[in-house]
Amino acid sequence: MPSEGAPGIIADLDRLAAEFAAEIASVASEQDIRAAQARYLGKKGRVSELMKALGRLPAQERPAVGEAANRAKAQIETAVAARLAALSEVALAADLARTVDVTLPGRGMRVGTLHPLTLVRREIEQIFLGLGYEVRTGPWIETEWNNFDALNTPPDHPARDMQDTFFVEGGRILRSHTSPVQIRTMLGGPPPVRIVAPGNVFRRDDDATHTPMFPQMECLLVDRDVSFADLKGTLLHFVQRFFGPKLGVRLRPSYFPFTEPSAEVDAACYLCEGTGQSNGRGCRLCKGSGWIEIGGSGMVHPNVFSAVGYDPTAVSGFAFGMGLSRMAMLKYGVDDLRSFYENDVRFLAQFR
Ligand code: 2NL
Repeated sequence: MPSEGAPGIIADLDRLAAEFAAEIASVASEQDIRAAQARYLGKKGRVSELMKALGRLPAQERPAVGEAANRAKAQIETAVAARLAALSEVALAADLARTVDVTLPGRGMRVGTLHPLTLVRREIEQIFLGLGYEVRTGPWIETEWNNFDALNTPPDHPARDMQDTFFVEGGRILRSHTSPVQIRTMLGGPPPVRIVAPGNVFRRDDDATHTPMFPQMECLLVDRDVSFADLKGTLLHFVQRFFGPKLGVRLRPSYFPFTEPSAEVDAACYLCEGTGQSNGRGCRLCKGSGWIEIGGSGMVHPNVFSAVGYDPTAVSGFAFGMGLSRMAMLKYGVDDLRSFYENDVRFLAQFR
């Protein structure tokens, strides 16, 4: 019950400040200090409650009560500021008292690695860039003309069967090799042409040794007087840079619709260095033959030149293609093709 009369009210006001100071002495958060402040100085706070009695006092007594109220408010504000300052002192002292063990090992960063197929693609690109070739890419969705017709592969050819090729809407297909990139390049400008075309290709195969999508790299060179010897010399350079400096190449007769003559490309086995013998036994990599098949090749068929508007009597060229997964398996000793597509970091982190 508040006191009546000016002296009582003034005594109450003077007591409030002391009570407030006692109340916040044990409060340890700014939020709680502000709440206490509101209980005293807020609209319905204890100071305001006391001031309601002011209207009932004679006019000459009011100034003294007002003065006491201002004093109480000022003391409360001062107490708030002092308590807040004390709190931040405590926080700062705690902060400064913290110690850091600078001898602890750092938290290592986990750095990613390039995919082995990316490493192999880049390495082969670098070899051909060194020979003056350009790297060209193209779309995965292609016309049948770019993928087959321009490559001397007629509509009744078995490779064009629905069984082997993915057909998509609008009469287009998923390219079955990167040759359409070379077709686009030749359509886009006159010879000479020196390009390698890396990229994913698609075939309706899916078993232990085939995935429906696989990366390939093809090479095309067109100029005047390009010979089969140029093809073999280029393949030899590639094999020696990629697998080892002393290794040879072997070309075996083959057939592709887009080359004539055509040849399978073998590299001497880098494990047994072409001897077929390793650790006193038949080499496990080349199965004792001394040779490893790495791709197909040939001299560009005249019909391919005619299709792109090149004069087959004025220019000649060679081309070859290889599967990049096979190159990566041989180079890194990977025995299961599917490891490349499972994205298991225990496998992937081994390549750096
Ligand atoms: C293989 C065989 C080969 C070609 C690809 C080609 C491209 C044009 C013209 C003529 Cl534009 N040929 N490419 C030639 C022979 C073989 O690839 O085994 N690939 C994995």
